[in-house]
Amino acid sequence: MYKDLALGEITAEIAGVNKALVLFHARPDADAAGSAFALADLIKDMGGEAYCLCADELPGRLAFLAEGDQESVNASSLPEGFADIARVIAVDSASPSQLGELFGKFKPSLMIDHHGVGERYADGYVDPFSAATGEIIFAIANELKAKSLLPCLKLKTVERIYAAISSDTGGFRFSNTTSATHRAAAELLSYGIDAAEINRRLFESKSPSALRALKLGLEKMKYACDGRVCYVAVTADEIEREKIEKSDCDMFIEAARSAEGVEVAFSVRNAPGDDNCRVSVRTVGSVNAADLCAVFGGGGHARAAGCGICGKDVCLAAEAVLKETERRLP
Ligand SMILES: [Mn+2]
Repeated sequence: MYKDLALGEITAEIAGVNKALVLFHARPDADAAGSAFALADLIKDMGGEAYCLCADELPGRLAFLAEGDQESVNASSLPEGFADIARVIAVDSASPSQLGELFGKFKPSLMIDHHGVGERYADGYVDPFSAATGEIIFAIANELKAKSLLPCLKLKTVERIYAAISSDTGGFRFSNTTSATHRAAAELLSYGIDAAEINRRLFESKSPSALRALKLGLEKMKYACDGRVCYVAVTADEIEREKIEKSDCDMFIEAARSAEGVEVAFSVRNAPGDDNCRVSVRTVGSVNAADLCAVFGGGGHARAAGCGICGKDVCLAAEAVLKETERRLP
């Protein structure tokens, strides 16, 4: 059994870290990368040394989160021997599988996360009531400051934390946004960050590949259950033909969930050379996305979750998810 640490305890652990490897989940989003680089900042600002690693490189639109610190988040960019002496901390990753190949190479001894479900792999601080891992990192930062272990928060760190929270709440629009989220955001803004610019980068600036993905998603949208369900199934061939980058495939679910009146939106895709279908689910109303995905061995949050389904046929996988969805719709 792994230990649940209280905020004070995880803060003490972080304060005691001298060298750290901060891992974050593959196919990274701004919460994963922003939280990891912000945590690395805290450790460095207390005199330590830290590097952030991910199984995938940061997509171009998230590169600003690593700016000034690391060119690459690939394990091969680590200084020789560093991993042998570093404390390994994973952020925003609910299960070992989310860390991809990194989990086999580096065993985390601490985890910091906000996912309610998953496969626990270390002692740590897991708070499903936090909208983002960034919210937890901010709480740790404030604890460190209160204990005079951290002199101040750098603007860069504040920006990373703000980006993490804004990203996971869809710009403070999703149902995970609480009054605590807004209080954290207000406090972050008081440091003088350019929140509008961060939000523009996160939400309003799409690469040509992302726009092609959105176009393909809109073209392939299908309705079911009298318009209460909308889904998109995209094959590896289509992704390859349209030259869509892996990190832009979340545009498919964005297309499906934008449809009016839809209670359950999902996307199914597979990647070139992948034998599995990846499924993303977003819900409003009574269907719990995490429960739905759990049927297929996945997980996530009540309103946003994902899973993998064996086999290359995206239509078959979509049918399976649709059937399970129909069963759950009241
Ligand atoms: Mn997150």
